[in-house]
Amino acid sequence: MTAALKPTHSPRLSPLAHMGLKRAGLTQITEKVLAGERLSLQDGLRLIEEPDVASVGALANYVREAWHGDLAYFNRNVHINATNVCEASCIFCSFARLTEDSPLSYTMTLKEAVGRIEALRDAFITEVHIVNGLHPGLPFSYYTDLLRAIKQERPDLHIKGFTAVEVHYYAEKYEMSYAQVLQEFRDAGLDSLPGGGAEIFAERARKKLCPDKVTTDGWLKVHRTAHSLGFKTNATMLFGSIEKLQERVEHLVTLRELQDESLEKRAVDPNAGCFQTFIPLRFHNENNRLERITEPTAADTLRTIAVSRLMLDNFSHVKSYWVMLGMSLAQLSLSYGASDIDGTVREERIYHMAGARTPQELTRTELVQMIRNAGRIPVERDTHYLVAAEA
Ligand code: V47
Repeated sequence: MTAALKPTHSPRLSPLAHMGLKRAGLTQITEKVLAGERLSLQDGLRLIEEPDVASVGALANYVREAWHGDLAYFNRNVHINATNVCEASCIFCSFARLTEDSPLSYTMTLKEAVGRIEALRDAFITEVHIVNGLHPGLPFSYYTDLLRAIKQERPDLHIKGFTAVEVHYYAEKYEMSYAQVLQEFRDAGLDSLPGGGAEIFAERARKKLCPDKVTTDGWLKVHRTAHSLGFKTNATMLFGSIEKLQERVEHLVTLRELQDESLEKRAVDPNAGCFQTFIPLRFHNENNRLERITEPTAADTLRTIAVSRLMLDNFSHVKSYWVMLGMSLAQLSLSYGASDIDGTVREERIYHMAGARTPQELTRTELVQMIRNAGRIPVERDTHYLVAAEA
């Protein structure tokens, strides 16, 4: 089974949901959604400001079920954050350390990083997710050697690695184009790119959140380049810090436009890439410079997931990353637009250093149970959303 490129199911919006949407004054938007019409920026704004989160969620659930019926996806993966030494000064980040001497800073040797994969020699996993700090002192070969060593140890593993932030940093530091960095990574074993580093595209908020890392245009250009080279990539949005609701919706529209562009190229050249999934990342406020900001409520989180599903009509999946949502909210989100909860993860650092109370990893049995208890049918996928094993 392959991931659908368009919604293929015919779900039903219940009479109760119709009533709620009518009462909320969302009849016109509902009609557009039922007719498969694209929602405008204004529609997105109307939805994200709507207090009746259950009705917005019901509409997003309709779209989610049109794409995927009752299926909910997960995978078995492992995370490697090879270093947290990072030159950037993002004020929301609890993971990065400026220098090698800073408390809690670390940089894995190649042996240590690959050791994490070797330790899983007998485990069924399909993906390794690599994200690193912007380390000023490592040679480019550190990353290509890491990719080669992982592929040598486990040729079967899909390597999803290096955010657009990292690709941009290496391009500047090692005087290469984005395409050259990506090509070298591909030659060394990279298979796809994660969605990190998008944060919020609005200039006003981005300047405060992450003044010295890749700009919005740079982030989009890395992904555009990756798609043109045939890589599938993901996209994220960090929500609930200092951005305005309008800026969240604008972020979604910008991603939708790039996806339109990439899908058009893919219609001509089937080897071109595109976005696979969108991951709204809920802000965590511990151990960073935004401790004064209250974390998003459950209602705000579910509404943002729902609006993402409704606005991103050309993305097949919205992923609710259980590590940052917590398990209960991740389960609920499967009825608010999300169709994927990510994976076993195995040692997550970025969110746990920011105060996440979720476990470091979940077993496959726990993920399956979690999805079943949410009333959905679990599907174990690989990175490209092909079925990896019967659940
Ligand atoms: O880019 C960092 C975010 C991202 C905080 O592509 C924070 O499949 C909230 O991108 N509060 C990294 N968010 C994680 C990421 C990701 C995760 C899971 C799956 C995929 C995928 C990608 O985490 C960063 C940043 O946007 N982040 N600190 C924080 N305090």
